[in-house]
Amino acid sequence: MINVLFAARPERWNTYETPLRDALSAPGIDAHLSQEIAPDQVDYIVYAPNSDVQDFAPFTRAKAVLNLWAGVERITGNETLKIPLARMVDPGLTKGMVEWVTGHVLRYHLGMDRHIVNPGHEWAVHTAPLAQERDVVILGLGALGTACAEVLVALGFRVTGWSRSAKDVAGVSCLHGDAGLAEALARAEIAVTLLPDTPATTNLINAHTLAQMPRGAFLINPGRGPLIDDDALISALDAGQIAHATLDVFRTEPLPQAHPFWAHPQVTVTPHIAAETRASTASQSIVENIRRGEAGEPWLNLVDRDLGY
Ligand code: NDP
Ligand code: OXD
Repeated sequence: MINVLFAARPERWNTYETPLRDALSAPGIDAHLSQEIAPDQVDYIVYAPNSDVQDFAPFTRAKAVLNLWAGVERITGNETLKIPLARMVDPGLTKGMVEWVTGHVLRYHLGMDRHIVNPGHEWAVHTAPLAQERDVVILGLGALGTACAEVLVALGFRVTGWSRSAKDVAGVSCLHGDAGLAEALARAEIAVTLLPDTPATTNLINAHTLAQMPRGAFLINPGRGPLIDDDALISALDAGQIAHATLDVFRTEPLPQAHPFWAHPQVTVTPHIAAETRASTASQSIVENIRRGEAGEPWLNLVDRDLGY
């Protein structure tokens, strides 16, 4: 019998208990799942970084922490965590992100706002270019960025992706490293940031990089708030360098009422809803890692603690 601790806010238990139990009932796994297990008896920790568990030292026999979130910035620096940490890659979350990103790219590409808000009832004919005439740049070509890029390619967009290491994604112009960033930004009529929050990505979108984008570019950030220097973005919006930004994530969440993003006419704020982890598919991902742990197979989606993602 293996003991699986569910360490997340109590309300998440209602969402996850049944799908996790269903997934754990797979042949070959004999597991006890609970919100309360003596730490020295726990084999796996299904974990949300905002749970009460912040000290991993008492979990003396635990084999892995299986994160319920894709982002791991709140746990990578935890000195008490010595065992492997896997992040969430969930087909349901990925689909949600693809839909959210595609929707916001299409909003900008088609100029939908012209007609959605039209108090003067102007008969303003505007023909949008076709997708094949539009450059979209995805900063971050991981699980989510790649899935978004593939769908945008299928819609016909000219898609460039940028990552730390070299990639090969069909139909996507793949750039990487510091050398590739300027080239990617220069193409970014619409930029989507799907990078993790790490020391290397903090303030990646700053006065210098915003100035490297084409004038009147659009920015969509479902990654993490610290990717953007907020003051630099507001200056770029005010100057017309950036035409509009859609921001789902922020340095402080919920976004404080006094933050200038709320009132800025060229900013759309969404409340960290770009993509939710979906309990049924996420449970399958978690249990696959438990199966692997028991079989001595390599973990999926292992976090590199030095890189921070
Ligand atoms: P992955 O770890 O799969 O991908 C991260 C990508 O970023 C990789 O392509 C990686 O490059 C690239 N990258 C990391 N550091 C650098 C760097 N210094 N320079 C250039 N590229 C870099 O993550 P996911 O795609 O699964 O998720 C991305 C982020 O999305 C998460 O970290 C999370 O913050 C956010 N998120 C937001 C949600 C929301 O609802 N708003 C929901 C879920 C996730 P390489 O491939 O070479 O390693
Ligand atoms: C996540 C998120 O990291 O929701 O999973 O942002």
